[in-house]
Amino acid sequence: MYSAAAAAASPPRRDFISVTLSPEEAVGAGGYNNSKAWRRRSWWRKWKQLSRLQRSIILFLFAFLAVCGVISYTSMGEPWKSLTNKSLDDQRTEPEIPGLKLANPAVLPAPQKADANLGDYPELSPQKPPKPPHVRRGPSNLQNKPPWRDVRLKTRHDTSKVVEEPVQADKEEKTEKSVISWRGAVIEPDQSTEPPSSKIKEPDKPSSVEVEDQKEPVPITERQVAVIEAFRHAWKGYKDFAWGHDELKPLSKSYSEWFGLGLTLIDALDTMWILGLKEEFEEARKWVANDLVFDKNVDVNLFESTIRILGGLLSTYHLSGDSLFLEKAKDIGNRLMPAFKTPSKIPYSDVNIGRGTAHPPRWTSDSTVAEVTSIQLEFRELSRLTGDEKFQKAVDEVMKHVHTLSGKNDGLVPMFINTNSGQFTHLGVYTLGARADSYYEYLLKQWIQGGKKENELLEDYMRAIEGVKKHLLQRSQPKKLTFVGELAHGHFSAKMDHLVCFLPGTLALGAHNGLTADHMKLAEALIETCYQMYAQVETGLSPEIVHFNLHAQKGHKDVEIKPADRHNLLRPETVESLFYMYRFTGDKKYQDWGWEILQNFNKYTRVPTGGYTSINNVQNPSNPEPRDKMESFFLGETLKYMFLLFSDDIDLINLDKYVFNTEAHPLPIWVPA
Ligand code: DMJ
Repeated sequence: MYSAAAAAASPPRRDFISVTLSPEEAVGAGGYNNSKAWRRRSWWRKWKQLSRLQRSIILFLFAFLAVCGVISYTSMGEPWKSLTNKSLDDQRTEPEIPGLKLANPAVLPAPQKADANLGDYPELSPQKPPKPPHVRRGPSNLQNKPPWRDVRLKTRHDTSKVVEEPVQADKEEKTEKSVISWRGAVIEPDQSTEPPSSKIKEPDKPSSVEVEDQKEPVPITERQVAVIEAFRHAWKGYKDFAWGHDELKPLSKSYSEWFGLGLTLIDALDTMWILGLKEEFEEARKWVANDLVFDKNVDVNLFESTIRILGGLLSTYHLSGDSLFLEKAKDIGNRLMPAFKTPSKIPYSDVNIGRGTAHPPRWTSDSTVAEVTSIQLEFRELSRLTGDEKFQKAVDEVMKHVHTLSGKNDGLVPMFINTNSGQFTHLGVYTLGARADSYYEYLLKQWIQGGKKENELLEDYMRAIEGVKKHLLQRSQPKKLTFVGELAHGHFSAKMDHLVCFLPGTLALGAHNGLTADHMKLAEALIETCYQMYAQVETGLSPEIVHFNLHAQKGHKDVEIKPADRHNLLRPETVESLFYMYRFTGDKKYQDWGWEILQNFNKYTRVPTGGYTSINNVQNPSNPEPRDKMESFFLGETLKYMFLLFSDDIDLINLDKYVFNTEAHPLPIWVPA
C-alpha cells in the first residue's frame, strides 16, 4: 500500500538504450551493396561506434538470454515427458492468478475445469443414491466401530498417562496418498509445510486390510481424559437443567431457547462419538429419534441452523452409520430450502421451517456475506448423500455469483449482500472477523471437499489471502505480533476479533493441501498472536475483541481491551487453529498452549453444579462476571478441538479424509467414484 503511494509521487523513470543509425550507415556510402564482406564490415563499424557502456549492455543482454535458454531447456525436459496424456489446450485455458505462488508449479496436468455444473460431479446421480466416499456408505474410519471406551472405570484409577483403549481404525481400503493438481501443478499434500522431523508420526500405512487390522492402537492421553471430564461436567449441567432445549443457563439452572430444536444436544452428538461417550450418545440419540421435530412454526437463522443442525446430523451420520441422522438431515435440509427463493437467489437470513416461508431481518433486505457463503459444505454433502441435486445447485449458485461480483478489494469481500439486487452493500469495509470470516474458510474447504477441482474457489481463496497480506496485516508493539486488522474506507484499524483466530488453522490446512508454504509461515505467526490474546490477559482467557498497539508505550502490552469487548463466550477459534498447527507440525508447544487454555476455562468458567458459562470480564480474575450461558459450540467445537489437539492419532478424524465445517462437524472429502 505505502510503496505504491511512494511510487506514484516520484516521476516515472525509463531505462532504455537508444541506438541511432545514420542513413549513410543504413544504406552504405557507395550505394546498395549487400555482399557478405560488406555486411560484416558494416556491422563491425556500427559496433565500434557504440559507446563502451552500450556495448557492455548489449553483451550482457546476450549472455543473459543464453543463460535463460539453457535453464529453460533443462527444466522443460522432464515436464514434457510427463505430459504425454495431456492436451496443450487444457494448459492454455488455466486461469492466471496474480501473485499466486504454488508449492510446486507447472509440472503436471491441469485439473478439471472449475465448474459447479452438476455434471462434473459423478457422485451426484438423481437415480441412485451416490456411493460413499470411502468404500462403505456413511462413516469412514470410525464407522460401525465406535470408539466406545469405559472411560469412567479407567480414569478413576489412572489419569497419569495412557488410560484408554484407543479408537479403532476401520478396515477401509487404503487409497494412495492423493496427488493434488492445480494449474498444472502436482503437489504432494505434505511437502510444502511439514518438517519431517517434527510432525506427528503417521504410522506406516499398510496396503492390505489384514495388515491394517494389526495397526497399533494409539492410546489416549491424560490431557484427553481431562477433556472428557470437562465434557461430562458440561453435559451434566445440560442434562440436569436444559435437556432437549437449545442452551444451558448453568447459574440459574435453566435454559434458553433460540430455535427450540435442542441445539446443544445436536451440536454435541459427534463430539460424544469422538470422545467415546457411549451412554451419553445413546441417550441423545433417543431424544433425536423420539423428540426432535422440525415441523414447527419457528423462525430459524439459515446459517446457524445449517452449520450446527444440518452439519451436526450429517457428520454424526458419517461417524455412526446410523440412518436416523441422515433422515433428520434430509428433513431439515428440505425445510431450509425456501430461503433461496429470492429475486437474486442469494438466500434470506431467516426461514420458518414449519410454514416454509423465508424472509430477511426486519430492518433490511441484506444478508450477511459470511452466512450465505458458509452453508455450502453441508448442502453439497446433502446432495451427494441423497442424490437430489437441488441442495448443491442452490448453494453453488451463490458461490458462482459472489465470484463474479464487483466491490471486492483484492479478493476481500464486504460484509453484506442484497437479496434483491444480488450486489454487495456497505462497500469499503473489510474484515476477517464477524460477518465475513467463514467466507474465506469455506472457499478453501469447499475446494478440498470437492477433490480440489473447482478452481474458482481456489482462485478466490488465494486472491483473498493476498488481499489480507496487502491490506490487513500489521505488527504490534512491543512484541511485534503479526495480526489481522480491519480496513474501513481506506483507514486501517488495529482491531481484531477472536473470530479471526480461525485463520491460522485454515492457512495451515491450505498449506497441507499443497498451497504455498508462505501460508504456513503466516499461520505460525498468527497462531502465536492468538495465543498472546489469551496469555496477555489477567485470566488467561481471550476477550471477544482486542486492539493491538502499533506504537511502543512504556508499561503497555501489545493487546488493549475496551470495556465493551472484554467478554469471553467459550469460543473455539484459537483451539481450532492449535489443533491444525499441532497436526501439521507436531510441535508440542501448541498442545501446551491449548492445555493452558483448558485450565483457565476450568478455573474461571466452570460452574460447580454442572456446565460452563460465558463470562463478562476476562480482566478480572477475582470476579469474571459469569453471564449464565453455555453456548452450544462449547460442546460442538471447543471441547472437540481440545480433544483432537491432545491426540497423537492422526486417524482420529484424518484430515486427508475429512474436512470440518465451520461448526467443527467433520464431513467426508469426496473421493472420485
Ligand atoms: C460458531 O458458531 C462457528 O464457529 C462460526 O463459524 C463462528 N461462530 C461460532 C463460534 O465462535
